[in-house]
Amino acid sequence: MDKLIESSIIKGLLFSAFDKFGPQPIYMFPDSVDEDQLKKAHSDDEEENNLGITLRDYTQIAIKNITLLLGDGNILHQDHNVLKKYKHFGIMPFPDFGLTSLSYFHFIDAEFSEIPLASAFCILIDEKKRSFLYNNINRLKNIITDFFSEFDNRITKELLPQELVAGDFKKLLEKIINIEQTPSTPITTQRKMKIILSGLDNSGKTSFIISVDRKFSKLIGLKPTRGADVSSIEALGTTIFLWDLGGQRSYQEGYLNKSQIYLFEADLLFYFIDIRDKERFNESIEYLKKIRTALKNLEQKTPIIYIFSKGDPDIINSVEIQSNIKNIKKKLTNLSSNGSPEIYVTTVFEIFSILRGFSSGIAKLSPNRNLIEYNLSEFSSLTGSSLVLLLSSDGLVLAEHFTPEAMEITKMQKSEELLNVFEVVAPQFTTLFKIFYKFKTSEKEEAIFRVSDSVILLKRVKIVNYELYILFLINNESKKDIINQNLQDFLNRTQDLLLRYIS
Ligand SMILES: Nc1nc2c(ncn2[C@@H]2O[C@H](COP(=O)(O)OP(=O)(O)O)[C@@H](O)[C@H]2O)c(=O)[nH]1
Ligand SMILES: [Mg+2]
Repeated sequence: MDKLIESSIIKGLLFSAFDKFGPQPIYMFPDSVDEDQLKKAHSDDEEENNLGITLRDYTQIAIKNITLLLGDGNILHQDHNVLKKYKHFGIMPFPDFGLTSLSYFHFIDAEFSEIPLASAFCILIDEKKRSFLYNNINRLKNIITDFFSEFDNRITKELLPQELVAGDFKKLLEKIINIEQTPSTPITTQRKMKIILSGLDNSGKTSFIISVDRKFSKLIGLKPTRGADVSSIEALGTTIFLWDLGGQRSYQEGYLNKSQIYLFEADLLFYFIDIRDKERFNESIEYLKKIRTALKNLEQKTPIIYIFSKGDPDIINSVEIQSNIKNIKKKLTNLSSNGSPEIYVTTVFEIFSILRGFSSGIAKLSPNRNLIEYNLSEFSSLTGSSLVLLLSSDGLVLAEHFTPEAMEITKMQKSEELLNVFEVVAPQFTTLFKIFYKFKTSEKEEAIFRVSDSVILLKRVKIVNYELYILFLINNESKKDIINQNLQDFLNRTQDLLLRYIS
């Protein structure tokens, strides 16, 4: 086992649990090293390449993992069946050890304990190689959940000694190493993200990129580098490459024939449809089909987000445009096999509409998003907030949570078709964003705004070097106190996940 680890970028595997002594490392690979031995090795200057994890290190990592899972312990009061459904992944930093982990949190039926056993399993990796975790997240998730669906049964009676389970973990490690040897993307020091913008010519792709570019170059003072059709922005601590694929018919075939180059390793694809151009809806759907086939041939599960462009404020509510939207939505729904397609209506006249579509794309690239939103949902039910948005200083929505009450407050009609928070607050979204920007420039830590019957509370919070903003929609200003009381706990549980949001 130790030999395998030495040959791999994986620095260790750790299974920890909350047993009767609290958060404990249970199974550790490689074996922990003795602290004295480690000191000696360092002074001899030998074996420098052997990281050496002490029992104390493992314990610290276990505590951080289990604490993230349990928070203030409220989760344990939930129904056991609810707990057993709790299965979340998160990528977390351990800067003290130069490590990053992919952690899997879940509860295990344990006959020796009254409540299901809270557990965290983590794959520890050199933090400089962490792009491996992001780029192979789906493959890693699958083998880990498969592993535990069997392994959990082995430890329901008692936590077997490490010797008896080493073989199980060795097999798991071999599977992880197999991914390392056949990575879907070369392992680099920095994650590079590739976002494709596609759609017919004249569908608004270039205008969209220009709007996004402008926002980012202005906000973080970096000039975006512009290649022929590839531009890049710096966001959330990493570089995101935007590939604008011109959609003229003469090009279309070319892209598809050379799909290996253009679509290969795409993390995300925005597909643009000009909602004014009804005449070309069928043509657009045909092009989309070709792209989807090309992705399938590459065996890529690149998520697709649909941008309905040119929904300008003066025409968006017209009968014609509404019927166009309905019509094209239907075509897309018929096409998609799994669930409703994710759609955003945008217009260059409201930068917010573009940012919200773009945000949702970025969110798709975050392995931590689900867990952050789970924490957000707990926080919001505890505090009675009907809508909570977590915003980066660039105005990207990093996480969101809303309840049906948000619709009442924002006076939206309830509808089956609501897809996400942005549709809930669509008419109010511009207002929310304007409030956000006003607050951002105010330097205040906290502010309250009233919009018709609702109250918007904005908070500025700092996570390591990053400023983040949280926007709450509440029906009553008095909820501010309970929000402030619980904010720190929420941040403690969430900050590491935010630090490793996409890279
Ligand atoms: N009214 C309106 N026009 C737009 C919008 N977005 C793009 N356009 C116009 O549509 C045309 C095509 O846009 P462009 O971004 O070049 O499309 P591309 O070929 O897909 O890159 C240009 O004349 C743009 O000014 C929008 O939101 N509203
Ligand atoms: Mg263009």
